[in-house]
Amino acid sequence: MTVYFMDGQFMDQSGVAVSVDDRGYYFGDGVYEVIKVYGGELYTAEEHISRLFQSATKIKMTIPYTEAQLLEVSRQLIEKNAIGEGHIYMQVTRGVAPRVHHFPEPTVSSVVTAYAVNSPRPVAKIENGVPVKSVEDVRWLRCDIKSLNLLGNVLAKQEAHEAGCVEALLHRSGVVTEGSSSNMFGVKDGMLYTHPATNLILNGITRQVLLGLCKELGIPVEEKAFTLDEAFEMDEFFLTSTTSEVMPVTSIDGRLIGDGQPGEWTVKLQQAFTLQTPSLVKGQ
Ligand code: PSZ
Repeated sequence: MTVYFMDGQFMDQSGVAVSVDDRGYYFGDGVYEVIKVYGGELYTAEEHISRLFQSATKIKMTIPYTEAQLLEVSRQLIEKNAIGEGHIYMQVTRGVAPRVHHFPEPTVSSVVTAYAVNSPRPVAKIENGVPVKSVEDVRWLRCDIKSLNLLGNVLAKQEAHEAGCVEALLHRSGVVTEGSSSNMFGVKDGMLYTHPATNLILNGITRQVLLGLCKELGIPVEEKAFTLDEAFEMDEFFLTSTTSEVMPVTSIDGRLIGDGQPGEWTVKLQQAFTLQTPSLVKGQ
């Protein structure tokens, strides 16, 4: 049985009582993070928890814990749930109060919930690559906030899913931004392109790890937006996220990228990603 964390206590699901008056439920008024666990160890957890606090600050919400305390909660969840390969889900809502749009007066404490689950790496997709579908990005203009308000992302993912695709490639009037739950990268003529970390995308932790690996490997990068038309013509294409790692994109809207196989640089970056993740190296 999964052990959850809620408001300072660990409990099983029967003990978790979420209020109908929770602003997360009414408005999606909150923020969240997903942190990967490899071999029972947290991966880039400081970065994720730091981003959780940044997201909270951006929506003018206070989290009643320190970053160190939430790191410790994450470690305890791994232990209590006997997690080997899996992830932590952690969210904070603005709290419980009668439904009014403006912030509650007087202020109420935000509500922190978290759990950990075992989940396998999507090995086949990482090795073989996945098809994606282009979808107009109709989300709001603060996509840099990892907000619980995910309707735009959900509808885009569903459209891709119904077309037999694994991810939606979002674009604003033809300019590629990111995926519905991932960052997007293309390789063309010896240059790696990805959208700059502006308000239009979430600056993924995996994206940041990837850009660090490019620097180490001497792969030239331009953080510059490209169009959907340019995406079709890329030599290689891939996406990154906490659970997808570095995943090759082999077709967009049914049009093959290159020869439809994971690209050379993509595979090189996957190898570099694996090497800097100690338990992945051990597991091989
Ligand atoms: O399990 C899953 O399906 C996950 S775990 C994290 C994500 C999906 N997505 C995070 C994300 C996102 O939601 C958007 C809109 N853009 C980029 C990303 C990638 O962020 P990181 O690398 O921090 O997970």
